[in-house]
Amino acid sequence: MKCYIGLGSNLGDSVNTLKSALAALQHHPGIHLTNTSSFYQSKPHGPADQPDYINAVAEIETTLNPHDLLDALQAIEQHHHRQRDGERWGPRTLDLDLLLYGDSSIQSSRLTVPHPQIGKRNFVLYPLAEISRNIIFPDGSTLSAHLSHVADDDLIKLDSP
Ligand code: ROI
Repeated sequence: MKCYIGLGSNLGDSVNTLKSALAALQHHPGIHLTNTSSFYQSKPHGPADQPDYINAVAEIETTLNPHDLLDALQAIEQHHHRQRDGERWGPRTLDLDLLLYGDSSIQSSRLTVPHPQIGKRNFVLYPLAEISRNIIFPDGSTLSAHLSHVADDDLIKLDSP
């Protein structure tokens, strides 16, 4: 199944964390990483008193069912969460969101796909468009339509490494 994963980090060396998370996706036996967006620096949505984020989107092909994929994403998050931050273990440094799982709409206690905020988040929509501009969501709405309603003025596309 073709899926899209949102990556985000705003603690520690976020660029390296995202690179490491992409490597972990690539090395998972049930996951084939087929495309990666640029990395973007983005202003925090929600509480503003936190560092800017680094965000990206990955396209994968997977044999895992949605919940096994979620388990895999959460295992990769766990692997990256605990990072030495001065004297204490810092809070989480990596978010992996299952944005889209093929054309499926999924609602369970653990998982809502498409990601409920996908249409509002420029830090998801713009990287997604870089990989696959013509996406149509399960509800029939288009990525292009969402993009036209969401500004990109607080997104900085970073140079590829
Ligand atoms: N804001 C940005 N820019 N990027 C994120 O990945 C992100 N993730 C979050 C909240 C706190 C909603 N804000 C974010 O979980």
